[in-house]
Amino acid sequence: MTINLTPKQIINYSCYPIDDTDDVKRRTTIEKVREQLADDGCAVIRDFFSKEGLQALLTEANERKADTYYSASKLCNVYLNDGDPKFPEDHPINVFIPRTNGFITADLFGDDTHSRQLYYWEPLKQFLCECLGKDELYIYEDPISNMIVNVSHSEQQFNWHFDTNEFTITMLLQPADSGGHFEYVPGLRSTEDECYDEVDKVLNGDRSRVKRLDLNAGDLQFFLGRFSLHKVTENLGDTDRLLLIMSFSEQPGMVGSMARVKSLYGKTTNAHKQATIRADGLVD
Ligand SMILES: O=C(O)CCC(=O)C(=O)O
Ligand SMILES: [Fe+2]
Repeated sequence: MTINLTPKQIINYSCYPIDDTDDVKRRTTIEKVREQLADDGCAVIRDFFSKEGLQALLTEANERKADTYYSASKLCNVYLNDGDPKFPEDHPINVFIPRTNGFITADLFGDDTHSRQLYYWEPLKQFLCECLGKDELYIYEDPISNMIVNVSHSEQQFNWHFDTNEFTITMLLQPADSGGHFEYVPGLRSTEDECYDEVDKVLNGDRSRVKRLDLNAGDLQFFLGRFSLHKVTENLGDTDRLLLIMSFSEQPGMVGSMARVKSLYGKTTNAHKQATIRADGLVD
């Protein structure tokens, strides 16, 4: 597809002039995101895209939808790993729930796509970096998963889980007609404590700490998915829920672990053979 919108035209520039560091709207947006993140581990910028920009991103996702990868193994624990026989059978690490969503992987988006042009746009990275209160952000170097689309069609869902990345940036391209809600438990674990008891409660149906976020097409969401347990409920309608996910890291040269990338996205590259080991000691 030939590029015909610039990154500035893809976004809702009149509300979010993110390349103008002196603009008061930019500063106010950053402050709001920081407040929400500190309070809740989650923040939303509503209507982040222009009408044409959203349409262009949605078209690119739809054009690749036939190549969505669905994992062969549909049962996952919240750590998205194989469990651990050292723990009892009913321990959260050994509780497996169906995950039926799929992903359009990063390698399917060429450099000439609007999605990738936006992902590589330096002012976007700088803006997100300031929203997250980080010193510096780097493009996530994982060629399979750095910029992907999460696809859930009718009856599909994404089970409760934690992410590998500390934070995730998502952009809803198309919501489900019904269902397909993002639910989360803010700050359920920390780098010091897995809080298995709290995970166990949620898995057993305790909703006292569960929050639900209603997102519309074009909303940009930040969430601290390494610490907040989260899920996407079953898509109860006929429209596919399509969500663009852009990943950044705080260190250069990061890629996902071989096992996780293989199981979620069905393929790995040479880059995964030399993956950097994570600094924290969490299960995953
Ligand atoms: O689809 C969403 O809203 C969340 C996706 C997600 O949690 C993930 O890809 O790890
Ligand atoms: Fe996640």
